[in-house]
Amino acid sequence: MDPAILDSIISRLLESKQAKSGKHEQLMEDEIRKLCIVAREIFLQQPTLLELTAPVKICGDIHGQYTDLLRLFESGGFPPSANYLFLGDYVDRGKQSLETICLLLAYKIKYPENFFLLRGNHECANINRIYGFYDECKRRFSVGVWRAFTECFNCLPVAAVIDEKILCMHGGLSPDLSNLDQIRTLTRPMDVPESGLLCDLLWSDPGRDIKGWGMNDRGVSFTFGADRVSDFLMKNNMDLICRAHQFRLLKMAMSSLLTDSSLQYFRLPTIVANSITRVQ
Ligand SMILES: [Mn+2]
Repeated sequence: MDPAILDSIISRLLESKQAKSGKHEQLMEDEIRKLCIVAREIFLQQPTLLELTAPVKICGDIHGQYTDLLRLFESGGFPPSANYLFLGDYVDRGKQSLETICLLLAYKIKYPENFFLLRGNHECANINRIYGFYDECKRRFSVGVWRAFTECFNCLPVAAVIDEKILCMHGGLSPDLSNLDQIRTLTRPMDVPESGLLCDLLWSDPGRDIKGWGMNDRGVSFTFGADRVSDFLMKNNMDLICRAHQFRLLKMAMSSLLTDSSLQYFRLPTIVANSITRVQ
């Protein structure tokens, strides 16, 4: 991708730092399609299970809250002054999914070794067809733009390991997951299936007061008990599971479940970089 065009896209997107909240920055449709195509190639060149080294700032759901994404960078440092790992759910719900995902893809293309994006359950056509992203693409550009994003999202990596000790994903563990090679060998491009390992990595939740696996109120995937977390970590010689996928602040509800072996990054009404809620 022409570096001058990429820089121009990033600077136009960042201009809304000075603009009023909610202002829509206009990119051209062919520029957006190009971001999707080039980012997709980078995702496919890099592994399905990313292997990263600290320091890296880990961020949870953005969900189209573009002004919060900019504030997050203002607080944590604009790339490449800090390394970032985002845990998915870039689109839907918020008003500016397009600016959010375009800036993230542009940074991925510009700093491919310092800026990482995992797949969330909303980076899936069946979901973002319903929860806002499709409508935003159609209203502001075309259904074709939404399809270009779908092809890009189908190639996102699904988990990351930091310093061989911290496993990061959007949703959580899976009854089908016993070792990391199973994630490494997932093939891409891939739509998110209704069950199985990829589905669970993007959809599962920690369950309160349960042991083993439980029903998930979302109607998809499972819940997992603290015993599943400690068992997985022990067998794989790891220290921590780090996940997102929580729409509301559930600190109290979670407090009895997760100990030092699990961190959750909440989506907050106002996101502050590094404002990681440690569940104790
Ligand atoms: Mn989610």
